[in-house]
Order: sequence, then C-alpha cells, then structure tokens
Amino acid sequence: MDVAELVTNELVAAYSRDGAVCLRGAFGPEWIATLTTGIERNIAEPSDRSRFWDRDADGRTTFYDSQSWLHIPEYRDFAFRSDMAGIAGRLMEVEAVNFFFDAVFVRSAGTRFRTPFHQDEPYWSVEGFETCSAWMPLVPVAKVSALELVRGSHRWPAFRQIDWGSVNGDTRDQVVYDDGDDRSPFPDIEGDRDSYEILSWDMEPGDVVVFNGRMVHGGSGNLAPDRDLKVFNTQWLGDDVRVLFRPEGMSPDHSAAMTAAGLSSGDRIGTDLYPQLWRREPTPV
Ligand SMILES: O=C(O)CCC(=O)C(=O)O
Repeated sequence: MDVAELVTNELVAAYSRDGAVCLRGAFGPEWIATLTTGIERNIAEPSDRSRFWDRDADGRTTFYDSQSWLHIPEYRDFAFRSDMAGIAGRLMEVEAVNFFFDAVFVRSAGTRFRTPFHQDEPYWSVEGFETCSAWMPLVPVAKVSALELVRGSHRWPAFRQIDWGSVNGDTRDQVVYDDGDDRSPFPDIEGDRDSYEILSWDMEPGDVVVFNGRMVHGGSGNLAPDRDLKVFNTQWLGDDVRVLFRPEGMSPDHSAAMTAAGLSSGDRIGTDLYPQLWRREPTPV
C-alpha cells in the first residue's frame, strides 16, 4: 500500500495530538516472515548488547537485543527497504528521517513481566522532539498483553527516569541522576491508572504502533500460558534531533559508538551508523 494512503491526514493529526497511533495492516506477510527469520537468527547469534530483561522462577524469559541490523541481514533489509522510514517521516511531519536503531523484545510463553512505564528519549544518546519508535508484534497480541501508552504524554516534561540497571540488574543500563537534578520524579502511573488515559490495542502481525520518543509507555507481558510475544521495534530520528551524551547515563548507551563514528554532543545525527533513509519529496511548483 502507498504510504500516503496508509498514513492518512487523520492519522497524522492523531499522532500529533495523542503521541501514538496504531496502523493496521502496514506490513504484509513477507515482512513478517523476514523479520521472524531475523529474530530467530538474532536469538541464535545475540550481539554483545543483548541481555535478559527478566527471567522468572519458572525459567520464562524476556530477551532484548538492539542495533542488531549491523549483523542481522533481515533487520537491515527492513530498515532500508520497507516503508517504515517513510511512515515515520510522514507521521513526524519532518523533511528527513535517519534510522537510529532496532530493538527486539522476545517473551517466552506465559511471561508475566511487564516493562515499567517510562519515556524513551530521555534515555537515549540524542535529544529532540522529532523522534519515534515503531512497535511491531510478529505474532497476534491481545490488548491486555500489548504496549500501553499514556495519551498526550509526549508533551509532558521529561521526568527523572527509573534506573533500568536496578530493574534488569545490568550495570550497562544504570541511569542515576545528580541530587541537584531539577527534573520531577517519574509519576506513579501503575499505582494510579484511573487518572490517566491509557491507549493500547489488540494487534495482529502487520499492525504497528508508532509513538513519539517522549511518550510515557510500558506494559507488554501479562501473557497467557500458551502465548509468547515477539516484538520487532525500530527507532527513527527527524529534523530537530541532535547528539547528546547524558551525564546520568544512557540506555542504550551509544556514546562510545557515536564517538568512534566522529559524532559528539550537539552534532546533527548522521554517518553510516545512523543513515538517512527517507527525504520528503519537494512539492511541485
Ligand atoms: O515491549 C516492551 O516490553 C517494551 C517496549 C518499549 O519500551 C519500547 O518499545 O520502547
């Protein structure tokens, strides 16, 4: 389907207002098969950035890996050849889109572990309003087990985020703010769910939730005993994004890779590591 047909003006307006939209049937069965092969390859060949976010007493796991397009050809293919970059560009209403990284969240059947509510962009090695993530389940997922997003929260201030290192026990994800940091503590969404408008959807393979990097989101998990969940996720960067190395720590921390690629805080994103994969076509005069 043509991107302009899929991403209607109504969806562009809803993305700007709510911070997230669910696109139905955005990707056909070929992409789902390609990415499923990719995830299988990725589990067999994890990168040194992979970790288990959770492993419960019954051995059920939540596996995570990121920036694996560097060694998984199926992910690279999707990033470079699918319509995802154009979808991101149209929803963010920007002139150009760079690919940031991919991430996978693979939960074994029956996993209960839910990702705590958080915002993404305050953890990243970049800063900007024009960022988005595309959360794409490769298997059917019930609303109760899908990603949850707090409507309109992309326009809230950035809060102090929780320390991922204390959630998954991995020091690479440690994020610790100075006592003098003036950001407010993260609101207790889970403890006060009725006070927020929480968006989530029953989803089929091919559907994708695209959300602004500042959206408060979390969830997944809560799986029925016979259901697993394989999610392929990509992150995209628009015009106002600049590199930012954060003193409190980053997750995933790209500062070493960015420095090696010649990028420093304040730079426009680019290089072969963060390729520009879409540009708006000039309007004919
Ligand atoms: O699927 C999940 O558990 C979490 C997803 C998430 O936090 C994200 O896509 O940024």
